[in-house]
Amino acid sequence: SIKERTYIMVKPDGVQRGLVGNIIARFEGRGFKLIALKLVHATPEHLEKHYADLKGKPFFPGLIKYMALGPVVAMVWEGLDAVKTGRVMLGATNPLASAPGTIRGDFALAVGRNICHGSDSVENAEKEIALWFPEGVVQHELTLSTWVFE
Ligand code: YYY
Ligand code: MG
Repeated sequence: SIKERTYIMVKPDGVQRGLVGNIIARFEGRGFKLIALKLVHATPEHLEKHYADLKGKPFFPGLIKYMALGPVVAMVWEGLDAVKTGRVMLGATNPLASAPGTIRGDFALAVGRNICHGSDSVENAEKEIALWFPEGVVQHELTLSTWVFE
């Protein structure tokens, strides 16, 4: 869908390493529209909800600890096939397999420090957006000429 929404999150390592601007620029440049953004230091309880599907996995406790180490940048991007394209832009979960040119393939080495999150389905995107932005997102149109000419 052309109005599809995905939840993209720069993880604490991405914030610490100064990669927020680079990651935002990739989504802007690709043509997606930013409809929500905030810097938030999430609690372990909140992160356990975000990663509820992974509860029970051996890496789960370490994942929650890592994600709570510092603030993350929570964002919602909208546009054509945003979920699937967002995943392609992220690259494979394990940076060992992430192609160069992807966010993880350009900036990450370890699966437990893989810089960025992106929703894996439209259904999960809706859940994640509701969890991170209970206040809602901003509806707006991109209308370039209005901002270049009076
Ligand atoms: O959606 P994505 O982030 O690509 O992978 P998930 O399978 O949802 O796992 C979430 C998160 O957990 C992953 O980004 C890193 C971490 N993780 C890990 O530390 N070790 C694994 N073997 C698998 C995932
Ligand atoms: Mg996932």
